[in-house]
Amino acid sequence: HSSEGVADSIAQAEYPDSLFESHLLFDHVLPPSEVGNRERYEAMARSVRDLLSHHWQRTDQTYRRENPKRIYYLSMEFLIGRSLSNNIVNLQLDPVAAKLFTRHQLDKAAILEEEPDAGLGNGGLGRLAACFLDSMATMQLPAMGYGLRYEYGMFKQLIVDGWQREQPDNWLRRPDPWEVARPGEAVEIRLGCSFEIRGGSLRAIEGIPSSLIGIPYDRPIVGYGGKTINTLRLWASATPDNFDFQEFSGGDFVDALAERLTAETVTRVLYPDDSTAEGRGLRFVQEYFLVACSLADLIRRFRSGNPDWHSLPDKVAIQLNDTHPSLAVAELMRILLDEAGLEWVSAWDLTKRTLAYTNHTLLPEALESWPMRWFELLLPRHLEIIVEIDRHLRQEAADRWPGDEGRAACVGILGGGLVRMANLAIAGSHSTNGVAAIHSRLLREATVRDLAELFPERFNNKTNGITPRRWLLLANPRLAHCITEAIGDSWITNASQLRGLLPLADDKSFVASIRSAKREAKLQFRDWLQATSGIAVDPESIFDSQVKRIHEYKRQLLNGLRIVALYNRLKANPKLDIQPRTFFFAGKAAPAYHVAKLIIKFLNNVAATIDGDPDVRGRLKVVFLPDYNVSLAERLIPASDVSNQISTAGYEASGTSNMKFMMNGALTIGTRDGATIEMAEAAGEENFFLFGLTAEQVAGSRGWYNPWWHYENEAETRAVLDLLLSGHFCRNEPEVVNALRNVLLAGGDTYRHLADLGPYLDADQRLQTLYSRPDEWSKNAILNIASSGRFSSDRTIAEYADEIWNAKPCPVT
Ligand code: DL6
Repeated sequence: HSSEGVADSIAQAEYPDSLFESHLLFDHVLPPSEVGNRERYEAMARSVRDLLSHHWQRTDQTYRRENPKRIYYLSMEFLIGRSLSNNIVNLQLDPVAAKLFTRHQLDKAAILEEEPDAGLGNGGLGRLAACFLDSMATMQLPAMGYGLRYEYGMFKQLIVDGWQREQPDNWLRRPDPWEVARPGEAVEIRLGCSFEIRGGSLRAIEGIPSSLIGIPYDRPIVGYGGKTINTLRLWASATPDNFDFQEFSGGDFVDALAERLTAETVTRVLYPDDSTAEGRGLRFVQEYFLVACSLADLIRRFRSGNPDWHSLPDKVAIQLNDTHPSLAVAELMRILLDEAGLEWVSAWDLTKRTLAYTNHTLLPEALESWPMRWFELLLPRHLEIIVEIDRHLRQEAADRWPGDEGRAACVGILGGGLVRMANLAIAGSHSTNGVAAIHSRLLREATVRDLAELFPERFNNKTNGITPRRWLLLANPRLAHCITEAIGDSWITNASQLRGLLPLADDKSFVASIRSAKREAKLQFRDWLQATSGIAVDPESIFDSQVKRIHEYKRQLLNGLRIVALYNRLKANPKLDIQPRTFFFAGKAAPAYHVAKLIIKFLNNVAATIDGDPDVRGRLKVVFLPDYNVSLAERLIPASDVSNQISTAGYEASGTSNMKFMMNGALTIGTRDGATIEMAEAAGEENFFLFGLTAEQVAGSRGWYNPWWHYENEAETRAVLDLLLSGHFCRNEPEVVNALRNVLLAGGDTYRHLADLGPYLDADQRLQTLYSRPDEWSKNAILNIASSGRFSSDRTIAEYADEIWNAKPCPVT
């Protein structure tokens, strides 16, 4: 069976068929008349899991035998979405699955819909982690993801009267067929004191050391072709089994149980905010829990094949996904000092050579720092170690810049009673990378300039990527088919092959096939939207999308201003010749982010006003799609003509939805920010609609920028604001109008909406003109698809493997 995929080793259709029937009968013990789609989904998922189990286990055995250098990706978030359809595609089981669906007369769409989205992440950072797992398995890298098994993932978003409402996402309410609990591999984590969680905050109970149990739940990560099946290990917290046994048998039944609830709360819920990091005690415990469980587990694995501690960096690479798991620096030092008994110097050397850190944001409010007091209470030994690291680091700075105490203070880990986690991660690792060229540069030159000057060799860039399996092959089968017909299917695992489409940009029949694939995707989206929400959209209109977390810097509000400008133009001149357009928004606001929630309300108000206005109805339409998640992205992105990537330059680290749209043939209107800059370079700037201030201009305008100038000097900008502030879209809602006035004018327009509105409208005009020339539009779309290969996460992972991890593939035999 050497190097065979699962599909190769499946003996025709009877085998999966009988698996499915057995699961249907034995797992649920129901008569056929009472079996519903949920049971069918579970039986189908279990059958697929059965089919991959051999390979999954064989992957593990190969790694044990070959003892390669392993990669561990530590992340508080893995936004994996649904697994059944993805696993079928990656295992290349589509023909087998199709037969099964037909033979049993199953409604495929309805069955797939039964799987909840595994929403264990907020947005880009968590989805990136999921794409990386897919790429690492496809590239046969010996890798493992470590995360938390949140009982409640990202909240469900309802829109009620235009406002966001949050509902808990109890995604594990029903058994998850993909996970395998491994209580035999549980680990015990010790803390300096007990704690309880009251009203969402953590209260330390001093003087009583406590411990938590981490129970691993494994999920298969199927590489394309099913040759390698890696593992995502998610930790669930529990109390030790002999919990308060004395108290329990002494009759204090309720108190003993309450203690258990406290500990289990640790992995109950994902924090739904990716842009602020206020000190929240439970989050701190979650981060330590992830680090301590994962390191205990991987060190145990390392030790079972490697007696010499000094070989750790030759056998283990640990990537820290943002600072969230950066307590790993102190935890690994603790293990090497206290458990391995090494001296400080060699423990520190091994720690740095084993760990690497990725930064995902420059927003100061998102940079984590934790109170030293919490360390004193919960992790006193770690605090001792951090104090010592801090002392060495300051000494290095003093040696390098004698007498410059300011520098030492900047690089230090401790300051103002806080532990600065980014400084800890940079000091304790051999690599710090940003996620797009501009972001890595700004990180180095501004955010952590002194550390970058102290350790220049550690800093590098790894521009993000997305997996073409989920985001093209699975999400957009028609387009994938056109591409494969034209250039063969090697692009699936080698996306640079998409370049082969370049010569076809003028080929009439290829252009026609691309256009019809887009049209089909739009029709399918229209039908789905109509069926699930009753909303009717016109597939002849331009589908113009902006989907991402709602944040002032991402500027959904700027998009709203553009729509108001177009609305004004149509009201002023009803005969204006413009292409009908449907604007789609989707995204969640952090529950405590008031302005973001107001922006959602405003966009919904604009939608309602337009729908109610016969002058514009049918020409413009705005749709706010509730509850954005991976599955919704898989539907909307293939159907979109236009991708809006309009962050204030210098604020979006990379963006990844930009890449998904590009790979699906949407054209980008956007600012020179994040990876959009590199995408435009790859496709040629003339094939992008770029506009607005550059990052340098934004930074340079800090002292003097004045939004009133734009209001007073630009007629269209003034008209937009006058209409908006008149309450036209927010009748009887002064709260919304006042907040918008404050964001855009009175508060100084931090995110430069008004500076960029005029240039946005100009770019939009160029876009409309091109859309009226379908051949040119399609040619441009093909050039974009052809140039999108560089933004495959396979390319990103190849760079991490070569330049950071020094890890090689380990094919399963
Ligand atoms: O690197 C993945 C993703 C980037 O594409 C986005 O530009 C960036 O905003 C996002 N960062 C976060 C915030 N994380 N923190 N802290 O999600 O990362």
